[in-house]
Amino acid sequence: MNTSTETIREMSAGESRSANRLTILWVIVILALAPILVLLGMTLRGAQGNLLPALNAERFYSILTLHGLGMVGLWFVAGMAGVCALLRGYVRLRIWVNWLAFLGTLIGVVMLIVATLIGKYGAGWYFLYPLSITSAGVWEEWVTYTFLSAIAVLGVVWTIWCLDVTWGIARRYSLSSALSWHYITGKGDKVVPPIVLITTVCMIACLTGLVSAVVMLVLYALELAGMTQVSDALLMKNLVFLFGHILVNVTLYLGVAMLYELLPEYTGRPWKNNRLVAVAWNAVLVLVVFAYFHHLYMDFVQIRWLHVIGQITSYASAIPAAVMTIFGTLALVWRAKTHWSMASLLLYCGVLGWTIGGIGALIDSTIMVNVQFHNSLWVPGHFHTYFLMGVVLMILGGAFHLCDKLSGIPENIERSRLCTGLICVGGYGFVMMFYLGGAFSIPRRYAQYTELISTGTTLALVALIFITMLLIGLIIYIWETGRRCALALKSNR
Ligand code: HEM
Ligand SMILES: [Cu+2]
Repeated sequence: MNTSTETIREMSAGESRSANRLTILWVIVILALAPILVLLGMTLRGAQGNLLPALNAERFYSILTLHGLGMVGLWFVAGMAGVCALLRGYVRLRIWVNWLAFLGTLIGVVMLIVATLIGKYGAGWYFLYPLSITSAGVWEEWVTYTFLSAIAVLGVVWTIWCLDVTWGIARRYSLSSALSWHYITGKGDKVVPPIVLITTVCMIACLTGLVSAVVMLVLYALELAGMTQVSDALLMKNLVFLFGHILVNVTLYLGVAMLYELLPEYTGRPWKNNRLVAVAWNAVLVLVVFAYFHHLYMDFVQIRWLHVIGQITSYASAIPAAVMTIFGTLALVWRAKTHWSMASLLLYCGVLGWTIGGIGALIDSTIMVNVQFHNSLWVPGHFHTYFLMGVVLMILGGAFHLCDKLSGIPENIERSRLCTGLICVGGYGFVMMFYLGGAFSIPRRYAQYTELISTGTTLALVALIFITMLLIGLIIYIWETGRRCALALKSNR
């Protein structure tokens, strides 16, 4: 049995070279797109700070759409690429699927850029039905088609990618052992690394979300083809949020999967799977899907108990993954001779941002609070914390780790500390202005603030100072990781 599993994960030298090359290409794409998307975010804040009077509201919303979808998509694929690179130590994945995902993602991104920056598509990241098809003349019909096709291309290649990862895991582990049920029952002794468990949870959840996106796209297609006259607006909204909620959560967990695999290399202590870890991540799989009901609070026509389930599972879903990960991280680092490098610093700080952002999310998922905070700047406040300061830092840490190993360039730790410091101070200052905006009842997604809510303008201006710090930190990171990538790519041929 064991020998057959060994052969499954063995790769030929050529295959392993190709896999490494692709991982480096993913990192290069991420390093190229991240600062552009940050600059777009900075433009939004600049407009809200009244610094860009020439930027009209239509442009603002098309930039908002590209920034939001671009960022969510970028870090999802970055998480997938990172996890695939690490998972190859245990299971065999098909390289061509990864290439398909790479090329499909690039095509989808180009289509998104065309639809938003050229076609002025500006319905926001969740393109609330029926905004896409009732543009009131802001964008033309071809733009709607380009946008929905972009989402379809991304949806299809990502579904194939998730299926391949699931299939790769299934060839070595049965579903029950990949989900580590034998750790819970105590029957069986097959060793399952946490990254396999967490990735399995992610893939099952993600495929659920992707199916929801497909159903929504089919409904759009039927309507655009004239086969239906109108779709149920609430159904469309619920479908897009099921997709969005799951995609965002899965992205966070992909970052955490990388953390479980990589942090032990720096602390010298293993992060093993056990009964508690297994219970926690199985609970996450169930709870994360039901926590989605917190996106239904405002739709009072829906059944009341859905709201109650949303409230309870939102709280409950936070506990297992967060507690296991926070205690796990602390146990790994506490009194250990941790080797603090750019990678371990970023991974560690990522856990912090993930936790703080998670608390911000929990506060917002409380129905009584949500009534006040709904669609205020609190919302971008919490999701930028767990995204930017959480999963993005974990992925940047992971990317540095991979390129550092492949290139072998010695690290200047002072520069790494400066870089991490700038990113953290800049990043927390930036999100703080969103939280303060929420506390002052400033609505989100306003291109400019009226006199009544002019505090929003001041907060946007202060945010710009912090974003600049973050950007400088990011540029140092890109320089450090980029030259490692370039060397790794050269020596890999
Ligand atoms: C320094 C980096 C960033 C800056 C300066 C920035 C800035 C902004 C601003 C100003 C908004 C509009 C807020 C509003 O008034 O509603 C926004 C929205 C958004 N951002 Fe960011 N952001 C950054 C990083 C990120 C990251 C890392 C992600 C996700 C991975 C992200 C995802 C989003 C999403 C999903 C939206 C909502 C779009 C919508 O409402 O349709 N951003 N961002
Ligand atoms: Cu959610």
